[in-house]
Formats: sequence, structure tokens, C-alpha cells
Amino acid sequence: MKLLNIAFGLVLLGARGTAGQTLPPGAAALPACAQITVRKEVRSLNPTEWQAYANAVAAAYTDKWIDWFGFYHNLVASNVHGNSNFLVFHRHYINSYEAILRSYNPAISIPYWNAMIDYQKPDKSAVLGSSYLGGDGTGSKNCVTTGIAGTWTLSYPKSHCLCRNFNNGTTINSWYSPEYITSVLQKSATYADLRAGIENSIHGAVHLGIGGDMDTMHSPSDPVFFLHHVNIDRLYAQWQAVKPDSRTYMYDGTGVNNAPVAITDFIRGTSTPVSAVMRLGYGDMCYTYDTIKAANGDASALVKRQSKCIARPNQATEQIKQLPPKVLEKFYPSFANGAASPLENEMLSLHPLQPMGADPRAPLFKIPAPSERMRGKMPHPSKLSDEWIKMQGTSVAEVKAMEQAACDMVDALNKANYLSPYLF
Ligand SMILES: *[C@@H]1O[C@H](CO)[C@@H](O)[C@H](O)[C@H]1NC(C)=O
Ligand SMILES: [Cu+2]
Repeated sequence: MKLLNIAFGLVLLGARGTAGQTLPPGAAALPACAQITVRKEVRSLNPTEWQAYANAVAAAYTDKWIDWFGFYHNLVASNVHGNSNFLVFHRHYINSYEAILRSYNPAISIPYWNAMIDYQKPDKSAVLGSSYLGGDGTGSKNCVTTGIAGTWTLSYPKSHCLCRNFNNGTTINSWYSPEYITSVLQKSATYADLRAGIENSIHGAVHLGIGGDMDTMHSPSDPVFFLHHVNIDRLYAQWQAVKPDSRTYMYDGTGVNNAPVAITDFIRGTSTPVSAVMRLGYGDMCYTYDTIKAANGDASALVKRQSKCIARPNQATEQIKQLPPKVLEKFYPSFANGAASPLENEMLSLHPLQPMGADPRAPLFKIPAPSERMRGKMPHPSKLSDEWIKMQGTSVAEVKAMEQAACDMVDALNKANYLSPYLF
């Protein structure tokens, strides 16, 4: 009898666990994926995995797929930025690119670049080093000459080298920190909140900071685009997974021409319903993230080689939790109410000076203690340019208000004498 009760209880629990993820009205039921792949941080790929990715990208470049993705993004750009289409469109778009890469090698998953951990000095990131995506452009045309695209000649919109133009001479101005993105994840109650919070912060800052082709509407010409947008998609997926019952199919805010969006909409520029990309593990969305697996208790999800390097996760979290209660409540509601999921804490991951996982000769990196002299010195994030805001079709007021709030958060943490482990 007791056993029966337990079994019955489990069935109910199972039913309840998925009840809120009931398909929205009018949506077709999608089959569960037979196989779910895991997208990982680029520096945790082993050399074979990274080489396989680089080879598939090279093949896609040769077959002009990179040009096609630049062309297509430019074609639909004005409809899919600065409004609620942003997250769902780019999820669909990245998945299409991944499918193309898999036509060359079925084992490929696009890695992500956790650009937040490099936010203080992005140009120092190993990801912009010659073993990965290459660095700044040089010469009169700002041509990239290092990394996997160092020899590229693109043909859209006209024949040109891959172009980058770091936004502060040879360096890049500060981006948005893990501390800030953690705050966005915890504070966003609606899909529209999350979309604006992510698109106007780390999303725009990376595009502008790298410059050149990344600062255009054919930005997928740059291989940075996909690793960057997979990171944006990861944040969306994590935010959904914090409260899957209410957030999986949450879709609100406004779309093109400020018209309210609906879950029955098609993703702009596609014949795919919005709802078809929202639930990972179903239909064509056969992937998850290493961070989501880790949050679900899979200790092996974050790569062993680097597990020693990730051994410092609680330093930032524990310090943040000791901020004055008013500051904590304002910026970190989930920490304040003691119910934070690891999915809404971006301070659990890597260190900015992480050595390149793809280089087997690189010694394991010992994380230094945060430098005391940096106490209370988190930099303000760099602002988006008016040209960029206009190009994205975003509301200037929305961006300015958000940038002000981001600076307020940095000031509040600095005033509280917070010592960030991401500063060096
Ligand atoms: C370039 O970086 C320096 C040092 O962080 C900063 O003081 C300066 O304002 C930046 N210049 C521009 C044009 O953003
Ligand atoms: Cu885009």
C-alpha cells in the first residue's frame, strides 16, 4: 500500500512537473528529441572538438554559407532586433547554422563564448587569440589576420576581408560583468524584461567592442557572432529553466511596429511558430547547455580538465550575499529571498585568464586570489553608440535607462567595497 502510494505520488509529481509546459493553444505537439547534444564553453572543448568545429566552419566558409548567413541576417535585421523577436529569432537562426555545420560533421555543437568573464579586458581573452577566433584587424582595411578566419575573403555585401576594429584603439572598452548579468537573470520577471536586459547590455557591447563586420547587420560574417549569440541563447535557456512551468512558453512585449506579440506568431523572417523553439529537447531544438546539466546535478557536465580552475565559484556569490540588504534586494532578488537557482547565478563559472583548453600544452591555470588593490573598482560598462541603437531599431530611452541602471549597480557594489574575482 505504502509503495503504491509512493508510485502514485511520483506519477502525480511527474504530471505536475510538466503541466505548466502544456502546449499553448494552436501549437503543434513536437516529438521529444531522440538525442540531445550539449553546447559547451569554447575554452572547455578539447583540442579534437575545437579542431572539428574549426574544420566545419572552414567548410561552410568555402561553400559560401557564411556569406549566406550574413545576407539573410541583414535581410531580416530590422524586424528581429530591439523587440521581442530577438531571442526566439536568434535561437532559430543559430540552430539553422548548426544544422549546416552538421552537414559537414554530424558531431558538431556550436560552443559558446562566456564573454562576461572577460568583461574587464575583453581584448586579453584567449577567445580572441590566434588559437581561437583571432584578434583585432590590422592595416588600412582592418583585416583580421589571425585565428580561424585569418585568411577569409567574404563576398557579402561585397568582396572584403573579415574586418574588426576594436573600439578603443588596440583595446576594447569594458563589457558587462557576470555580476551584472546575474542581476538581469534574477530581476527579469517577464520575457520582455529579459530580452531588453540582455540585448541592450552584453549583446550590444560585444558587437560594438569588436567592431568592423560585427558592427553591421551582416555581423554573422564574423565567427565571433555565433559563439556570442550561443552565449545569449544560453542565458535565455537558463532563465526559462529557473521556472519551466511559467517561463517555457512565456512570450510578451512588443514586436515589429510596437504591436503586441502573441505566442501564435511566427518568428519573423521564418515559417516557424515562436512556440516551436521555446522548449529545448523537443522538435528541432535538440540541445542543452553544460551549465543547465550542471545545475541539474550532473557533476561531469563541466569539463574535468578545468574542474580545478572552477574551484572558486563561491567567492563572488558569498560576497554578493553579504551586500547591504537594501542593495541585495534591489539587484539580486533571488539571493535576497534565499531561493536562487544556480541557473540565475553567472558567478559560478570560469576565470578570465583561463588558459586555452584547446591547447594541450597549456599548463593548468592556478587562479590567483582577486587583487586587493582592485577592491571597489568594478568598471562601468561601455555605452552603446547612437548609430548602433538606431541600426537595431531599439528605443533610445530603453537603452539609456538600462545603461543608467547598470552604472548604478556598479556604483552600489563599489560603494559596498565589493571585491570582484573577475578583475585582474
Ligand atoms: C579608452 O580606454 C581608456 C582606459 O580605460 C579610457 O579612459 C578611455 O575613455 C577610452 N576611450 C574611449 C574612446 O572609449
Ligand atoms: Cu542579430
